[in-house]
Amino acid sequence: MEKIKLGLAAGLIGLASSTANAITLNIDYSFDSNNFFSNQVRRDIFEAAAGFYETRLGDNLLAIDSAGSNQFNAIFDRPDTGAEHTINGFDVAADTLTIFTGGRNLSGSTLGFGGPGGYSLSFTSTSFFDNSVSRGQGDGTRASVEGAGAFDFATWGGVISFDTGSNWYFDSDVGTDESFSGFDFYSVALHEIGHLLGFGIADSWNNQIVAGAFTGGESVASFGGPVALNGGLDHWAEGTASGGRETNFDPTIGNGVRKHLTDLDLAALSDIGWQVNAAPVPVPGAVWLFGSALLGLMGISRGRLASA
Ligand SMILES: [Ca+2]
Ligand SMILES: [Ca+2]
Ligand SMILES: [Zn+2]
Repeated sequence: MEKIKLGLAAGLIGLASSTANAITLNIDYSFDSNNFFSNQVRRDIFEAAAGFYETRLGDNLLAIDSAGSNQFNAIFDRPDTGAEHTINGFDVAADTLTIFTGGRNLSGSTLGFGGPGGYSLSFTSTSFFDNSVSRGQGDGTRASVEGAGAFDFATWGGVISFDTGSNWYFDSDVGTDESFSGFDFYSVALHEIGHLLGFGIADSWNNQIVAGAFTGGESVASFGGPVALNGGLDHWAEGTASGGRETNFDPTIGNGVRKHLTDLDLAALSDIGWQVNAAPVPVPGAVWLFGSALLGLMGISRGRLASA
């Protein structure tokens, strides 16, 4: 009986974490003139990758609300052409990032790239400026999210482009990992969204690099020491593993390989300022009503929490 009580307690903690705040990644396909996403399966996979981050990141982000003399302008390279584009009077809702995505023919062996967008502002309200640039992260000022002292990244969103000429594998069910040939679009989508969230790019990332290694506290704790980076200092070193698996945020992916985010990948997002929620307990709340049927499920919940 004692074991049952322990299981219940742990399970309740798990349920509480599954109701934590979550961010929304708003996917915008309006700059996809090459019709990379005309196939619904591709949209479904990309949105599943976004959904992973939506369940795991819990930051409270202030809205950007351009009005009157306070105007935020989003500046980015179009995903379909690479040409610089500006949207004046840009708005984004609280707890939400906008991702402009599309495809074009990328050079060489590049499968995709992604990153946060730029901006300009005209304003009369300093709180509009601070709130738009920091989105309420850090101490709510630009200095928390950009520059030499930045520690808590924020953005309005950004751009992700995928190569139209690569031999992709489009998985109609990303919930199952099977054998396949081709480059796994789901894994690459996870990787590029990570860059959009600042991995390898944010000042809060750059500020924690010492002698070619990333020294963020969560990452060091997960890895067992500073984590060596690639030459560009924007990925883990080639082949870096976590929990016995190659990380998603190293620089390459092989043909026929699926790479979920590892604990180290998520630790880096935490280190650059994201609030990483525990993995949701894979049991619907209604199951809790079914008395003795709970016992086996409790053990599963405890194991996941202990290893999280
Ligand atoms: Ca599958
Ligand atoms: Ca944050
Ligand atoms: Zn990358």
